[in-house]
Amino acid sequence: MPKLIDILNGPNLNLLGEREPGIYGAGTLADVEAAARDLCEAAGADLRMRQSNHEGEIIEMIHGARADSAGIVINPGAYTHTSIAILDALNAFKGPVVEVHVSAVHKREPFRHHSFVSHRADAVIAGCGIQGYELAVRHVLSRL
Ligand code: CA2
Repeated sequence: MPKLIDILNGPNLNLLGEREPGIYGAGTLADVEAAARDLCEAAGADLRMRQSNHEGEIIEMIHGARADSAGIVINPGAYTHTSIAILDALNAFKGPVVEVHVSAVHKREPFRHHSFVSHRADAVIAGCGIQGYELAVRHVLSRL
């Protein structure tokens, strides 16, 4: 059975490409998914990409990933900076975890500089725009 990679997206990321292009660029989550799917297909892996505006749903997605997923790429959105619950869920996941931020969070407001998720992430990519997801998927594929 092909290995499965999860890409999980947190709140407001469904708006990617629609607003604030100066910060987040013009690419959409559909663009992210198309590029990631190509990479996974070429590597013989499956992709499951989801987005939720609800913390509990993201936690449920991470719990579900424990059963069938080889690796997680996660952009937790603003929950990055607030959610110990998402960190705890990721701590129960055994495979590689890569944290992605579209924007250069460390150049932005101080409240975006700390990430709870980084306490678990095996790698963190920030400021590469939506290309960061491709880099993250490549990294997860290289770890499988
Ligand atoms: O840079 C990132 O990827 C972030 O995770 C995006 C989050 C933000 O709270 C984090 O600090 C950094 C926000 C996502 C909101 O996305 C929007 C996209 C377009 C228009 C409005 C919001």
